[in-house]
Amino acid sequence: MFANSYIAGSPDLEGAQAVKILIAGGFGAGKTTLVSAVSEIKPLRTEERLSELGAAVDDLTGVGGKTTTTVALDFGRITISSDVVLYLFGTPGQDRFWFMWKEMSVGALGAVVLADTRRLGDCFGALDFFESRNIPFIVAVNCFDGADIYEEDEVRQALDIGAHVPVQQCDARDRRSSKQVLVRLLEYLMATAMAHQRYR
Ligand SMILES: Nc1nc2c(ncn2[C@@H]2O[C@H](COP(=O)(O)OP(=O)(O)OP(=O)(O)O)[C@@H](O)[C@H]2O)c(=O)[nH]1
Ligand SMILES: [Mg+2]
Repeated sequence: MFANSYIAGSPDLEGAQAVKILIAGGFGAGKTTLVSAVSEIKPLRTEERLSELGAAVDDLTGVGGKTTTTVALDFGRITISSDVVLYLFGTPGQDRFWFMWKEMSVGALGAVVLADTRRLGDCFGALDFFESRNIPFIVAVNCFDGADIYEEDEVRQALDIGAHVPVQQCDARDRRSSKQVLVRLLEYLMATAMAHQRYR
């Protein structure tokens, strides 16, 4: 229904719809963690150690324990059903890698914007990016230990996003929880595609 393409040449996945999804959000929101948690293949990670030199340009407020950061992308794959396979592209989170987002988003059918409620403002850039390109997205609130829990509507209000945008709590370290986020995005993409067809 909304496939980028159909898979050929792989006995397990033959004929399935390949769907490209971006996992985005601010620095340290848990993008690499989510892709690694759900991927059924060994995820590609491009992590580098955060250095003292980078401290001048990287805002580490609220992510003090973080020692590495994504410098290119994360890549993973998850089979949702016999006919839908998601290809996950995790974006780099730091402002200095913004130039890569445009290239990465080519062909993406939807996105998950991961949010950390302690640094909610960090995902504004991602929200603007997808809104301006008409790429449908949902917001997944990654519930870090000790972070305050907010109602979905409170998050929507704080982020100034429409009532139709799904907001879901998750634990990016947990495979089931992260998979639920992806299923919610797929449901949203299907509903959006059907609504567009109806109004044609
Ligand atoms: N407590 C807790 N820790 C988490 C959770 N998700 C991620 N972490 C930890 O938070 C840190 C940041 O996670 P990453 O997955 O590297 O974040 P990222 O968004 O990929 O970061 P950048 O690529 O640097 O932007 C890691 O040390 C994770 O183990 C979570 O849900 N709860
Ligand atoms: Mg990362």
